[in-house]
Amino acid sequence: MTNSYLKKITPGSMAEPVALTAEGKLSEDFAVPSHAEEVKVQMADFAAQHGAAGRRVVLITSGGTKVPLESRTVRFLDNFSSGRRGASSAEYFLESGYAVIFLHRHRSLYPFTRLYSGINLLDSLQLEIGSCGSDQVVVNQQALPNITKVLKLYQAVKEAGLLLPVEFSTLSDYLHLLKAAAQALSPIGSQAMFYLAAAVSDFYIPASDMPEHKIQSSSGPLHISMKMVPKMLTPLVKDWAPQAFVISFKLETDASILLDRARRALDIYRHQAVVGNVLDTRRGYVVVVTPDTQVELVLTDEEAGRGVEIEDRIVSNLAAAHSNFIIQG
Ligand code: 9Z3
Repeated sequence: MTNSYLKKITPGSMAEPVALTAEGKLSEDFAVPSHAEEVKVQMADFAAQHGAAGRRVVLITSGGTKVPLESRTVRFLDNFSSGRRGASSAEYFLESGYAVIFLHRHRSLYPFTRLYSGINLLDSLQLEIGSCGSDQVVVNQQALPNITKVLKLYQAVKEAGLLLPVEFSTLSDYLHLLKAAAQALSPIGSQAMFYLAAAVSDFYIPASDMPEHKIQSSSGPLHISMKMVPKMLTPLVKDWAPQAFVISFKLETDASILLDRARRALDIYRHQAVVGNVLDTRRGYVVVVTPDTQVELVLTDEEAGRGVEIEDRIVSNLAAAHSNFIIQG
């Protein structure tokens, strides 16, 4: 029994008569999100405004991409990421004086509110009767110090317009918005940093090969063959934002190959740094690899117990490296 979907994407049908560049593939195989142009203008204004004020701007990508298997999507392939790395890093970059464009997966963790994602916020609130008999909502004494601290930070960032959130869901959204962001940040040159922490799929099904409707289980077992996602780091570093400070993340599950893979990525893409991490230990250990250095950042159990976050160390390390990069021109 053959699934009609399988027929469409057998390896034979994947041969490409003309080798397309990453950019060519992007425009051929990935649908442009409807809000791409509008978002690009917002990002360009944001970068110009903060760049003119002498502020550095970091584009953080965060969360996992979603790759649909059907045009009218019922099923999709998801890359794992809670978004915590990106969301907490955004807070530390803001603390270090950066303006932040936060390109994140819809509903993944968000700066500041992430601190309340594991609790029921309603448990922190109490309903009381006010002096004129009207309902009043007050925060529990226990929760008050933390909420006050976070709210103050959040409101200061909001009032100063230092955080621009942009959402993606699918891999197509992500790729197009990354390109738009790179072009929007290009005019501020080396003041721009790209901190690519999102977990991005390596595989996809081109729109032209995708079945429109839900794949039917009555057609039998499903065999999926997917294409390799074009590596956007190449045009980003070479063409879209050639003066920017670019950091990619490398995720492995086998610690023994991490360093080699991180070095290989640097060799291929010629960007400034790779942050390597292993899935199980990512909250307490990363290695920051640059062409001439490699620095291990480690949190002890005691530090983790006190609430120290490894993103604090990653951001300090990279902000310092960014300063050197700017000075060296
Ligand atoms: C990472 O390695 C991030 O550190 C994590 C953070 C996704 C592990 P969480 O969001 O986890 O805090 O739960 N991101 C990059 C993952 C990735 O897809 N890297 C590609 C690769 O490893 C290169 S772009 O090949």
